[in-house]
Amino acid sequence: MKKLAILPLATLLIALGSCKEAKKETKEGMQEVEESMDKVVEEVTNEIEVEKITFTLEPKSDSNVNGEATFESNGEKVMMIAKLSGLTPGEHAIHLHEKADCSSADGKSTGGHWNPTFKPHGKWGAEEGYHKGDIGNFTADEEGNATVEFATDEWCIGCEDETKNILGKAVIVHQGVDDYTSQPSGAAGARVACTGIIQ
Ligand SMILES: [Cu+2]
Ligand SMILES: [Zn+2]
Repeated sequence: MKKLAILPLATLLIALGSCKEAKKETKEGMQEVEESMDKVVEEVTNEIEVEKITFTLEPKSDSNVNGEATFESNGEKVMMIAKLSGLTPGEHAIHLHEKADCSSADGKSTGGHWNPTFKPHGKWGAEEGYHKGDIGNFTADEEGNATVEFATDEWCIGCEDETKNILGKAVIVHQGVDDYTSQPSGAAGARVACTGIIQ
């Protein structure tokens, strides 16, 4: 009677053993799948080059305007976000100017509007033409704060195309409003904040 009982137990043990083996194989297989998935994710991330650069704007022309400008590229578009404070409430112009040189007290060391395609000054997207730096106007609230958001596929960060590359240019905030028609710069008045776009 005892022998009979041992036999099924042995069979059971063998069966359990092979079951464990199978589980182990599945685990190894899963690990392989996970590893190769990690690789795919890594490759995709490498392909989409996300570039983000941030600059601090300094006050110019005896203003109290401060702020931060961030440019972020997803490979197709460049998105600009400028957070500003110390403005007078109401409308102001913001442009990219041609030189990343904020050394002068009035900001004029940045030169005129960035215009690599030799077009007239105008409203962004206008049929008659516009500068690649003609971002336009924005409104500061009662406290003098503003957030300016702008996105375009006509800019790039450090690409070969000099009609698109914003590196080496400057962000200028004006005291006045861009009328979109006066040449060559929209009669936007004093330059109240500046930063170079230098990596
Ligand atoms: Cu300007
Ligand atoms: Zn312009």
